[in-house]
Amino acid sequence: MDAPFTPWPDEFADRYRKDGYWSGLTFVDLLDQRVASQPDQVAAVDSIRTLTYAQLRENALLVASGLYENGLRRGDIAVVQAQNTCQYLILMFALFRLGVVPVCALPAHRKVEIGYFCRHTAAAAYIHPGGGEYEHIAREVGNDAAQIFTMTDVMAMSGDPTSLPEPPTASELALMQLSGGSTGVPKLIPRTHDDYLYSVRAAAEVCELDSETVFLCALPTAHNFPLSSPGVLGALYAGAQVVYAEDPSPETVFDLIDRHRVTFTSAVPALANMWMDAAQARGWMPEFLQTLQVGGAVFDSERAREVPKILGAGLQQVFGMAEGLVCYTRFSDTDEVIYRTQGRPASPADEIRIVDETDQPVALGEPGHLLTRGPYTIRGYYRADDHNATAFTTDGFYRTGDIVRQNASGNLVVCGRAKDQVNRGGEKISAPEVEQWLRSHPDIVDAAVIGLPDDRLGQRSCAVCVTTNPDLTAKAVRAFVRHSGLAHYKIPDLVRFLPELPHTAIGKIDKKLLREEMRP
Ligand code: OOB
Repeated sequence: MDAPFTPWPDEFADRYRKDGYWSGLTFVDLLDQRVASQPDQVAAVDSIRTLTYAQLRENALLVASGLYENGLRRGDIAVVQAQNTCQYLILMFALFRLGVVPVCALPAHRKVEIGYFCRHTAAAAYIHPGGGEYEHIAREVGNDAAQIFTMTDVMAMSGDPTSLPEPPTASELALMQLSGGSTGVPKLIPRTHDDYLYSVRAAAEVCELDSETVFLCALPTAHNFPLSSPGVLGALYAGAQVVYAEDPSPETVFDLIDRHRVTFTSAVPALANMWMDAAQARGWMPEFLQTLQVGGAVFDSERAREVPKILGAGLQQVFGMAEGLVCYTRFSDTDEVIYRTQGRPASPADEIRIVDETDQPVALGEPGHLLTRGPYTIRGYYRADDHNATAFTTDGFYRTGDIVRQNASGNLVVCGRAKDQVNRGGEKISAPEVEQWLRSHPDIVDAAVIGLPDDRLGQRSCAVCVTTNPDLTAKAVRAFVRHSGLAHYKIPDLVRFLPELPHTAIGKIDKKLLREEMRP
């Protein structure tokens, strides 16, 4: 069996501890500390409840003991699909306390992804929000997870917190993030308490959060950006308050920003654009918003410049990845840096290399492949030895698949992607994963998925198919992908047919040529 998680080599782990990056504390300790110092301050609110730090801890302990009585044990894995609510936070801290490792599935995932996560991790539980579509997924993946609970089931659980066993240590796994991926199946990203808590602390410091911060979580909370960069966990680290938006529409978000005096929030470019358009159309200007973070995909620099004018808030660009490294522009940076770069690493211990096709460093300022290693960047995906052999260099650098250049100020500019992935408004689509499904259609002999430029999303996906059936329609292909049970954002926006796909000299599908030919 492949190793579940690749540890950092001892010399690195020792250094990260000695230099104080890894504190030896867990998320359980973090919450205990906050409860000791500010029990009655509000930790989180959603549309139905308000939780103080003490209530968050108390509820998490009850749920932890309930899950324990249901047989969940330290080291078990639970696939968790949750929405933006206080319940999710309670559940996460319950799982942290038990040492049960949540797989942070997104609300958009469907039976293909959920079934795969459950089987690949031999999950002890699948916990879902409940309601029609999720009940359906639960029935479909029924045999893949040992137990299935709705969020309501879990919240009703309780037991005796005094009989809970020891919590996990900081070198154990805290959670698993998911990779957007560029292979046939999504990859799981194992994050330890030591490394994840450090990324949260570094983020909270770079972003200057404090107990006065009110953080609005409008993106799906399980994603690494709104969860940890600095996100929900960074807000709790700073003793601040989290406001959950159940949906990211301007109606919901503007009302929450006004009502809760939100000071800090994060968005992908497509969402930031939507908010800016709506704010202008309504003549709305938030009173207390200090910072809008934008990341996850390229943000147009002209749009970037308009953020302060339209929203009255400063912009921070964020370029990060669930595998680890997160770069931020800093508040004290020049306009040139804030609007035209994607910032620099959060930690002085983040190492980056920008290299050519043969892994040799390029000259400063030239574009190249970004490789990275550091105290919160993984050394291997979960149970993926074969893939790990190529996704990391022999000396442990992660191959991000991004093409970047570093300017003289040390900031990175994302110039493109070498990985076979479509970035659809921040949602990452692995082209080979969708191609594999398309090829399983009886009438499709070959398929290539590419990204095409799109004003709203940055990129939209286009499936180019070779078929034996002249009557096959784009609509039927899209319906086929939808019915196969993939997350809906992976359904191709466009479907085109060609008699054959172009190939490069060494026989790979020539996606560069396809992108040019398919450009609208
Ligand atoms: C974030 O994480 P993931 O894992 O969904 O996606 C990572 C990839 C990066 O490798 C890059 O290709 C792209 O998303 N990306 C950006 C970007 N931020 C991420 N491309 C251009 N400009 C940016 N600012 O997306 C993520 C994780 C933590 C914080 C922020 C984003």
